[in-house]
Amino acid sequence: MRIKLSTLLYLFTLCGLTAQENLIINTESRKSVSLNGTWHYIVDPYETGGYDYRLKERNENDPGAYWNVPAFTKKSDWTEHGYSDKYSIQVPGDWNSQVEALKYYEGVVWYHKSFDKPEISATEDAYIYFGAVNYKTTVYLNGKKLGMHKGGFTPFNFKVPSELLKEANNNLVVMIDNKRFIDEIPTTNTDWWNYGGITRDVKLLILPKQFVKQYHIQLDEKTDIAVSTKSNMWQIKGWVKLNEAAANDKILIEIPELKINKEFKVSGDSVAIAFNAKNLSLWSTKNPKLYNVNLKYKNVDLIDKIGFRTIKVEGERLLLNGKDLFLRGICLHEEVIPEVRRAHSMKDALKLFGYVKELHGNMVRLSHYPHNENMVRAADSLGVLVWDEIPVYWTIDFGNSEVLKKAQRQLKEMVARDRNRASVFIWSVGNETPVSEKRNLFMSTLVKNAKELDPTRLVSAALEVRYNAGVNYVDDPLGEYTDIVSLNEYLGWYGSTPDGCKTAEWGSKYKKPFFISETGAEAKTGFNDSKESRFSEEYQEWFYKEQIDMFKNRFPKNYVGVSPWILIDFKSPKRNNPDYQNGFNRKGLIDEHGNKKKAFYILQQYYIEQEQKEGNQY
Ligand code: GCB
Repeated sequence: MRIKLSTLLYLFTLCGLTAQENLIINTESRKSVSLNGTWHYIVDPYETGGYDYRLKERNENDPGAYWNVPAFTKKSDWTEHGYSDKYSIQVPGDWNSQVEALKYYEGVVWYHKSFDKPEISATEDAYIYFGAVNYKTTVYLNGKKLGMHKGGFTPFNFKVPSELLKEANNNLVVMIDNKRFIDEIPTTNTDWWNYGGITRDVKLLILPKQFVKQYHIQLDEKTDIAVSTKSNMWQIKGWVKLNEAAANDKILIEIPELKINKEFKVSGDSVAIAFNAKNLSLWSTKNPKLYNVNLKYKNVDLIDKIGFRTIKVEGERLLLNGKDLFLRGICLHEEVIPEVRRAHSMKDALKLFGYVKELHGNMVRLSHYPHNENMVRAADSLGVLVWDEIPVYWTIDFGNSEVLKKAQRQLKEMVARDRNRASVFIWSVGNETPVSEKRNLFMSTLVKNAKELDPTRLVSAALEVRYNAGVNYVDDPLGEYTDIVSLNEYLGWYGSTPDGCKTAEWGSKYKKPFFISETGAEAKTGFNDSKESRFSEEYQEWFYKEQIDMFKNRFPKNYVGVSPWILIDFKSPKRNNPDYQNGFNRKGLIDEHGNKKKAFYILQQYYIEQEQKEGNQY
């Protein structure tokens, strides 16, 4: 019997979608004990911690296994590994920026932390939660494996069997492997630094036996803003999922500011939610109103701050709360200056958003992978729209169904974590993936998956332009599936010079909103010369002037905004021009010391003008 490739892919799709159901969201408002702080580490390039001298996998009790923390009782006892304060590292944080010897390291590092058992009652369970670890993580507690996770930018958790926890000195060991592989997401080739380590928060969640695991609470996406404004009646809907099925239970949803107090009957492990509210203030970029929402289950409060808004595409228009939206965007990597390391904290997020606000931006493209949760929470409270993306970047192994499953898993984890953030308006399933039949199937499957996971948001991917008979033309078959046509273009940097923008013509096969998801040119701060000089601030300034002139005067009328590449110069192993780059991609508007380049002010001026045109309509 012959099975069609598309049927097989569909079957794999279903498998992918049922994976990672166990993610616990909104950990911030749950009972927890932080495991951040000082950890020990062992660098293990030969993977001795996991394999013996015959390269056989070590068995669980092997004293030479690095998941077993040596405890000597006799003078003659010995091992060839151990965890010591001599080798300590801060969590959260990447290892590259903390340990000079690990700057370029890609491989296995073992992390260890000892902790005492917190108060856990007989009606509670403990879960170990990681905000993100790059890339493959295997977690051991007191010598027993708790689980394994792949993916460098999404959260995961494992249940801790109660019999494993001792009163004192529990040894938590995490094996991290950040080697790059052709069949992973991302693949071996990226234009960013492959930071390794436990890059985000780690905590022990202490939860009742039955608890709310995930939920989605939002304004009904079918809301007609004019009708609801007139009737002062807003429908809020969604669902709540429990960690296990319950019978004859109730869940209470409270939004005190809206005088909402509604009870829903639980049967099984999920509950549909729908109720009406009056006097709702919509979330928008000008008025990022968030409400305290309490999901009360078995007398435990789970509080979130949620904004209510609609985001839609109608023909070629992009609408926030029913009004035309222009995206004054900027791309960001998850890197913070002046230390140049992975960003992770709310302080880091506020620093990055400070620059975005100074630019008069109203949108960020969090490229090219999900950033830490503080970023989306800060965006929610600051009124900045977020493009959330999975690292399906460039040349993924598109024909491989296992790779599709990995992408689906990351998509699912990203959506689960961020689906209650009003700021997140678009799920991006990838960046600049080269057109082929296999790729089209892979990518369109991801678009469909994103829509199934969350029918309330838009889905896109950053596409490439094709130069066709003098016209910059978008006809990538993926454009058929995405809600908006998002395009990366570097006219004036790769290829010609910026004056090429004066005569460039643009066209798209798709009658959809047209968004420039990247454009940019490199400049080294302090290198000042005539505008023709590549890498000079003047060249980059010229580039921005020509691009903006093109957007204003010669762009199709369905142009809905731009997110230039990129806010800050970022580290990349691919950028080795010894005079200007030195391991940095210099397309930032700000350098790694915080200096603003001339082009920053050109984009800022464009955004100020746009903002003035918008007035207070949002
Ligand atoms: C792109 C990529 C981005 C690169 C950028 C560049 O199109 O999406 O990841 O860093 O170009 O600087 O070339």
